[in-house]
Amino acid sequence: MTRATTSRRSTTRASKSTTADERTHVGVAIIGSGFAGLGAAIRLRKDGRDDFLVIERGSEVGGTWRDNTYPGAACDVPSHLYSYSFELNPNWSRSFSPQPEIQAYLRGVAEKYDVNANCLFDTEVTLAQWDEASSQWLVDTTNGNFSADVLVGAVGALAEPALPDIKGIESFAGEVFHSARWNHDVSLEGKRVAIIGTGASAIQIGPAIASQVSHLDVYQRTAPWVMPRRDREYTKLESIAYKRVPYLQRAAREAIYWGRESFVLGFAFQPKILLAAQRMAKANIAKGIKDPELRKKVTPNWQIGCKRILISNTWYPMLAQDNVDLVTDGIAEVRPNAIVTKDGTVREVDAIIVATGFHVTDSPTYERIVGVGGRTLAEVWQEKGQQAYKGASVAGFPNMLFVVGPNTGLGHSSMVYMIESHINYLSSALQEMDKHGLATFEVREDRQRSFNEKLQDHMDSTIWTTGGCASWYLDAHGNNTTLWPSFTFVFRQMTRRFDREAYRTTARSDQAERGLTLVPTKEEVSA
Ligand code: N01
Repeated sequence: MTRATTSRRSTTRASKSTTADERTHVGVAIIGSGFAGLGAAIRLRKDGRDDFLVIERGSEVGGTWRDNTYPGAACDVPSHLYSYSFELNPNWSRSFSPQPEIQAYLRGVAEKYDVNANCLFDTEVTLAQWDEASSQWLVDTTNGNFSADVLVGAVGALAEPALPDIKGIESFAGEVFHSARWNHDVSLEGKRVAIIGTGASAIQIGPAIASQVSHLDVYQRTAPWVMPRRDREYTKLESIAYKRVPYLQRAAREAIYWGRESFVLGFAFQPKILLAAQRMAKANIAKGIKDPELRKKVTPNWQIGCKRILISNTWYPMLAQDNVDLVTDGIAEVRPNAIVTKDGTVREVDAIIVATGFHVTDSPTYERIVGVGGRTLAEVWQEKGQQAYKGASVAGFPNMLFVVGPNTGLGHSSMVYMIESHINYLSSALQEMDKHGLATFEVREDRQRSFNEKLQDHMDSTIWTTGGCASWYLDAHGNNTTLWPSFTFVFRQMTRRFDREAYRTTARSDQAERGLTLVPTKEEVSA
């Protein structure tokens, strides 16, 4: 990495003035500055590196927490666990942090670790192409072109809004926007509003707007399981105690971590354990809704845990409000002023909120990453679905690591824990490159295959596969390529160090002389 050093200030300045054919070289190009990209950048800084560039399409750091500004947006993982391990925040106001606090936290962390200077904001990666001749990634952006020794994909699974393919939706004359692209210029006060979807976003939006709109129609395709939300404000005393005795907050974090980790037993090993949670969720329905017909409509016909378990104390009471209707007949079409359901009912609306989730397994970003032989990630993954070795590396894409790629998602705990595990792996990989003078590393196909075969074998017996639902965890082939099907501490252990023996590598000197010479692994030497 030493040969690739470019001063961060000159990097940013140069990129603005380069022509299409000129490239500014950086050691590491990181795409995205959410929890993953920002965390990666901080680690590189802590490791003493300055030759990295974070390319971010938004105007500041934050990723999904910058983009999801809808009313009621908040985390459903407890605050003490939902932060970087090296930067606990004693100032969280509640046990489940609201979105503005998380975004302010990320902004503050970026400033504290001086990461913004390495970020190119308002810049979209249009193409990232592996160049075999130079063993570098050629990264084209809307704000200059770069070359990089290593590419880090930190774009996250919940970045690209998925819009529903509903007949006539483009003809709607009122306001229509996705939950992750909230239009704050539009007032919903006194309007007739429709929400399409009943996922994690919708169940936060509904209760936040129901009292200001004249009427709310909630279009439910599949009823979700909703558990009580054990949320409360932190007292001043607690914040002071956490500030003065950080160990206390760390102990609280540990307790939450292990409590959450116990859910894995039900999700991934003994689904029957989840029946107790299902009983609690049923009691939550009974508590919030009196009308037997409405209770029936909101009771899922699949096992709890199969889709993400939602938490709310306000969702069911909101559905029971007089100015709210839960519509379950299925949408036939949208007209300029109304939504028509399959039973022919026409419901007039002024605004439609589309809370229909994200392109999780088919992100458009995959079409822009081009590996060996000119194949895009989208093409490589089309056949068998997305897969990577340890969620980090993909055969045919040398010198590229994901910070949380395929099968690293969680249904029970903090993604920040998984992100930090992958950041360890990235940091270790870069150190190995330096230590052994490596020009390239590429995961061996057989290692990637056996890793994924084992993972998918186990997936067959998890609640996500056996629970009787269709969810965004599953791809077009019906495989769960999004979740990590075990304990997170197993993942942490697995990604503790870069396992060079699972990779084909080339040495820098050899490569400089005549291209791709393999550096033998320990196993090959002893054989
Ligand atoms: O999206 P979703 P989300 N016609 O995909 C429905 C995280 N998150 O934005 O279940 C009609 O979960 C779809 O119906 P069905 C969290 O990881 C976290 O709500 O597919 N309906 C579903 O009801 C979460 O899991 C927080 O039948 C259509 C909904 O739209 C992830 O983000 C907060 C439809 C989509 O639900 C995504 O949540 C918010 C159509 N054509 C989000 N297409 C935290 O608190 C889809 N639907 C941390």
